[in-house]
Amino acid sequence: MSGGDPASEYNAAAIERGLDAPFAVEYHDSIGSTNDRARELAAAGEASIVVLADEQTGGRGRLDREWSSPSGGIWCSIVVRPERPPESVPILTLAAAVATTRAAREAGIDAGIKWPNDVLVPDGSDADRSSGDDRKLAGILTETAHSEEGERFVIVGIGLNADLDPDQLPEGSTSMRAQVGAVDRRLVVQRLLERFDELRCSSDDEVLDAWREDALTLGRQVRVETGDDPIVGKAVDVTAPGSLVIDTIHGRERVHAGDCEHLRPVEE
Ligand code: BT5
Repeated sequence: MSGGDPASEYNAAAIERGLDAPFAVEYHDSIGSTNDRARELAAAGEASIVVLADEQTGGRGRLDREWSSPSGGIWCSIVVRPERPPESVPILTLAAAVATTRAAREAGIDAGIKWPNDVLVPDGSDADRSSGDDRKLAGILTETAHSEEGERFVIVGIGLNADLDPDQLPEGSTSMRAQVGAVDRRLVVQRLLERFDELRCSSDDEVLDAWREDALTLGRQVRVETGDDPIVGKAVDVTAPGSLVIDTIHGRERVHAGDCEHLRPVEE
């Protein structure tokens, strides 16, 4: 752990100073994965703490996919004691996607959410934002953890490509810097944590409404890989605790987890 770079004021003390949310911050210049460090803190019974790193050397996506995390991004994991029943914990993932989208929008970026938890920037060439060439700005990895006493915690890991160039990132990615120029990561982290704090204290219905407002997926033709046969159809809604409702040729289906692809609209 270190105090960070005083010139950029991106460190625990600077972030906590202007933060209007009840989180302590633990900053690392470099770490394997902030989610793994968050799990250690949860095991020790610590909550309302945010692990933040300038660089991750072992950043993880869902299903153990690699998450590229060079120096300059916002890589953070929030440890929360969920005040919700276990079945409604996935709502916190939606809340994190909304918080990230809103922090990006406050920085002037036209971001939106692809179900369940990718924050994308649409390519913008179509008025209805439906070209399908969206670029990924951020991803969310939510995990559960238990303290040694058996108390349940949720770790909300957020990776946001902030002060980076896309050539430092996998193909199909974008960054805040590519969209709007230099980024003050301290301000972005503060806004992100504040938005998340508001939403985690909101009802499930309020989170779902906020998610629907920010969604790029609703109204689109999608293909969702669930491990069985892919489900193809028009995404029409999201319902608690985060399921996607799809109208298919076989009728209406609800998908709880999977990888979603936005399909190009059929030319008329
Ligand atoms: C995610 O997984 O989108 C969740 C990413 C969560 C990362 C955060 S960073 C802080 C915390 N600590 C961690 O170790 N993880 C969390 P998924 O939907 O599975 O997407 C993974 C895929 O996104 C990869 O297979 C790549 O194709 C792509 N990818 C990898 N790095 C990327 C990046 N920096 N930006 C955009 N796309 C990326």
